[in-house]
Parts: sequence; structure tokens; C-alpha cells
Amino acid sequence: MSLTLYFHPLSSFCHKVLIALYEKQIECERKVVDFGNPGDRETFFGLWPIGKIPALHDAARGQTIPETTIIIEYLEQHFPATARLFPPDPAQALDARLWDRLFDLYLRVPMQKIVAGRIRAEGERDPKGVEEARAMLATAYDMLEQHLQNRTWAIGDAFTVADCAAAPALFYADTLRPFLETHPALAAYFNRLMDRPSVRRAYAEARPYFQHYPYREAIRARFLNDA
Ligand SMILES: N[C@@H](CCC(=O)N[C@@H](CS)C(=O)NCC(=O)O)C(=O)O
Repeated sequence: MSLTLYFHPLSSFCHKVLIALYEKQIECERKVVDFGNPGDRETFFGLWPIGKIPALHDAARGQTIPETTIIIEYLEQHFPATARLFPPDPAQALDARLWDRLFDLYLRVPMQKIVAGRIRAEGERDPKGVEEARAMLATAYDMLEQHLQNRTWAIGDAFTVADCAAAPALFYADTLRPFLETHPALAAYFNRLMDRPSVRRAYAEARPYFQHYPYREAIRARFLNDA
């Protein structure tokens, strides 16, 4: 098999790529990157010195592809017979990229800040940054609530890269700032995402690792058991 995904089973950015791989039904080997293990760190930083997971290595083409959206676009280019995650219509493709960015930058990045606020040592925390991150989540939820009033998926009827980004971002965001009870259109969208077979598979695989998530007590009970 020529593809290897360097990933971690709890990582929201990694779930985004796994969901895309499952949508496309592309086989891929996996290597867990444990940043606490010096050997893993050295190998991974050798591939991608920025050191952010996931990264995809394609042995057949001798290429390493970092950054989730670029990885998914790479899969789209090199596996053209698989499910399309970037719409062929240029205006719709821009829309998919925009919402992909929104989920990554304005949900997932603030989430990382909030989680870091819990796991860092007392003197290394950034309370102001965490407060701003919580406010950003609230703004993004309100935007999404409006946007999703008449849409099945992030940009309309087609499931795209934006939905791959949305599912894991919303899954963890709900543990930090719950939205299911306050944002009905967003909640309905989230439930559709969580019922999607590709997403169910990604979360069935992640479930054994939830015990290591710093806000594990806030994961909804329905996601803790096989359904
Ligand atoms: N923009 C990157 C972000 C990836 C990212 O932030 N990954 C996190 C895991 S969810 C990571 O590698 N964190 C390790 C660290 O920052 O040391 C992408 O889309 O791939």
C-alpha cells in the first residue's frame, strides 16, 4: 500500500482526514505519532518540520503532504474515481473551501486554545486567550445557526470537504461550549453528521481513546457506547 497517514486517534484534525478517506473508500496505512516519544517525534519532524499532524506519505510518488485540506485535495486529484469532496462548480468549490476554513480556524483553533488552558501548568496558561477562544466559539455557533437554516450539509445538498472538517470540530467544540440545546439548526446538522457512516466509523475507532481527552467528562453519553 503506498499511502501512510501519520496521525493520532484522538486528534480532531486527523479525524477530518479519516472521514475523507472513508468517504472516498481509499485504503491507507496508519502510523500513530506519539509526541511524548522521542523516536516518533524525530521521525515525524523529519517528514514535516512544522510538526503538526496529520501528514500523508505517498510512497508511490515519494511525497509527503501536510495540512488537512491539502491532503484531502491531494486525494481528490490522485483518486479521481472516488467520491468528490470539492464540488466541480467553481462557486460551490469556493464555498466549500470557505466553510472548511471556518471550521478549522474559528472552531478548531479556539478549541485547541481552550484544551491547552486545561492541560498546561498553572503559570503557562493564558486565561485571556481562553476567554477570547470561548467568545469565538459563540460567534461561530451563531453564524452557523443562521447559515444552516435551509441546508442539509455545510454548502447545501452535497457532502464536501467542509463537512469532513465540521464533524470533528463540532464534536469536540460541544464538549467545551455545548450548543445542542441552544442552536437547533446547528444541532440538527451535527446529528446528521454523526449519523453519516464515514463519521460513525471515525468515532467508533476513536472511542477507546476518549478516556485520554482532557474534557472527557463533557463528552455526551450517547457517544461513549457503540450504537
Ligand atoms: N493546519 C493544520 C493543523 C493541524 C494541527 O493543529 N494538529 C494538531 C493535532 S489536532 C497537532 O499536531 N498538535 C500538536 C502540537 O501542536 O504540538 C492542519 O490542517 O493539518
